[in-house]
Amino acid sequence: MEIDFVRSRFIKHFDGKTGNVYASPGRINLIGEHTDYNGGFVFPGAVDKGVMAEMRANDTEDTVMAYAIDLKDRVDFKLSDPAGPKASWARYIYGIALEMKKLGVPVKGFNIAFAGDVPLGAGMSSSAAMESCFACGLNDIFGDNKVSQWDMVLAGQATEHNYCGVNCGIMDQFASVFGKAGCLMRLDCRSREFEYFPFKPDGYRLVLLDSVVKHQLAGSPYNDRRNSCENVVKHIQAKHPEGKYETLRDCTWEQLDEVRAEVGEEDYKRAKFVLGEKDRVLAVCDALNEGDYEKVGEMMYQTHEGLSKDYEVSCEELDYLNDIAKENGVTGSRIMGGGFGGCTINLVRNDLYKQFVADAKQKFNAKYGHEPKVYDVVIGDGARKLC
Ligand code: GAF
Repeated sequence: MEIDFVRSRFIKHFDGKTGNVYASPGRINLIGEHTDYNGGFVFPGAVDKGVMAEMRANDTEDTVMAYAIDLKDRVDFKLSDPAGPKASWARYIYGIALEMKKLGVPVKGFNIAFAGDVPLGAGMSSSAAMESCFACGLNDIFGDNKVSQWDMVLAGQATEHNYCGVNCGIMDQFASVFGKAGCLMRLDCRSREFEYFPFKPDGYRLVLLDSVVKHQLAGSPYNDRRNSCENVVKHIQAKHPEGKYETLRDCTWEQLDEVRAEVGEEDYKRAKFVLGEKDRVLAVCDALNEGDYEKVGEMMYQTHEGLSKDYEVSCEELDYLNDIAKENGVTGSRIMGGGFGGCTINLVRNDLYKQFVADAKQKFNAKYGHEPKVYDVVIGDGARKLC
């Protein structure tokens, strides 16, 4: 996306003045799904697609004038209005501004125009891209850049919780803020320690196939999954008052089996997926260190199976894409992100790539009347000021 494109709209829709331009990416996740809010590990990376915003203080006390370039939609609102704007995209601006204020940033009125090239609803976290882009801008314009990267991550997450109805974990905002070109990151969501993993698999590449089934986490059963996990932890804690069980990260397979009858089969299966996923991320780290991509791929298929059968966040189209990957000898393939639509992420040998993509397009089209979209993964940088 070009700065000039965003700038021309900013000039046209406001008072002709220019502001500062910020950019922030969406993310992929190699493995570690639905583990973030369970205190587990994730393995994301930022992508080269995201959101770009031009922003400028407008000398009002608290009036925000916002323009969503892609939607051609303008919304003005006051930060002091307790209800905030109705448009879902504007709620990200409203929410992050209030969360940054809570962190001590004296946010006043501002103008903002933004656009994105990260596909919406594809599970690549366009929402975290918006939150971290706007947070980065507000921190710069009003806050002297005093808010730390981690606090911006948490402000983005709080925006989802408090203004958008999604009780998400911290993976997406973390990846969008801390992303680094060429590197995946292994994050321990409990301690928040993380390390960069240069990712240049020799002879393989990552490609996303977008089912174009729109994924929307707000009001979706995403929050139900989180509730199931928390319910299992509550039961384990009650059985073991001597210990401290805060998330499924603290629980063992034996303890899960102990509460199986009490929590019911649905919650049991969901927790079972999370415990397995926690182990799979660690196995993938070891495999990457040894250059064993076949092992990485095996774990990805296991994750897909668990997300589909136990966690129940897949859909027919994503399962079909996963089947096509298997038929083509693709090394690893799975649903990526929250689920309920969006993309599969595929680890594929270079020599199989062309045939796989062609076959997926042809078969998917024959069954659903349209081709999946194809995004080659390029791992990019996190939130930053461009000018
Ligand atoms: C969504 C959420 F926003 C993340 O926090 C994470 O839970 C993910 O789904 C599933 O791994 O992207």
